[in-house]
Amino acid sequence: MNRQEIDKLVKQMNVDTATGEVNPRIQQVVVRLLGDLFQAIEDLDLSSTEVWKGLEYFADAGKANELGLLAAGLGLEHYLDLRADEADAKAGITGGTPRTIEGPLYVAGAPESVGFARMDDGSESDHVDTLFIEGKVTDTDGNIIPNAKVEVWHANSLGNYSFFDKSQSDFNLRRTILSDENGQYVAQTTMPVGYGCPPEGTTQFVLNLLGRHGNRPSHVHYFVSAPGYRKLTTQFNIEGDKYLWDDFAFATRDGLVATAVDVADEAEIARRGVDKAFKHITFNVELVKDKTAAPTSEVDRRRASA
Ligand code: MBD
Ligand code: FE
Repeated sequence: MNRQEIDKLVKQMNVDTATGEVNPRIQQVVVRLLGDLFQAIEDLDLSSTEVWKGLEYFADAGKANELGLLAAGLGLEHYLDLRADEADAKAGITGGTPRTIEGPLYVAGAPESVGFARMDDGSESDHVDTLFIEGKVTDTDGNIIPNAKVEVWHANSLGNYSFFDKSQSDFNLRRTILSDENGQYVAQTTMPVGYGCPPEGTTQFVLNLLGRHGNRPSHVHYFVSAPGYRKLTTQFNIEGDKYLWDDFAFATRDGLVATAVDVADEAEIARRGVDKAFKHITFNVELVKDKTAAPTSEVDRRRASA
């Protein structure tokens, strides 16, 4: 069939058959995606077996709760970032810390504190480097933003995230820190290790068929929000990781590479109240002022909460 015949058929089956109230947006999307799917079946001469295997794949990925991981791994989530950047540019919104993907592992409801949070539960302290992360939240003119909500989450030394990894304590390595009166936030935590897709999982299954790995560099996620500013979803990825520019989820971006500096100075160690040398990362965040004409910076997606 050619596209005209396909579109006619799709319309006959899914538009002309309507007898109840139609959601025009959903109708538009369904008609377009079905037409594109039928066209792909035509162009690639997909067999019935191939089509059913595809549907079964999505059923399995959904059952394994890996569709968010798949969206990251196939670059769909990064593509949405590039689209959001384009939309912002078109609306005259520039500057500020770059956005990058949220990923599938956020959990709402983390403990909140002002200025400082210890993020780790201490269970890895004896064999993992301590990491201090600190930075200032400002607007794009450098004016400090006190009381900004800085939500931070990252993996443990095995690349695993609490909640999804039930061996970790509740909200381990997840905190909400409100910037203090100087716009400052400080997190004491442990060095994260890059995530790898479950080797037997549905996402790695398709990555294998594409000859791709499923690894991310070591990184720390952020949501930063404050009244009157656009919500920022971002992360820093840590210099020196072999996957820094070979991230299976394409999240590393210029401006989002952080350097973990070794600190061994005894006075600094004492000042921080720790008992060994540590690593230090500075990650300042610049928020962009909200405008009524701006595209939304909020993404509504299903998120875990505990
Ligand atoms: C992660 O930690 C992550 O950030 C993404 C995007 C995908 C899988 C695991
Ligand atoms: Fe992550």
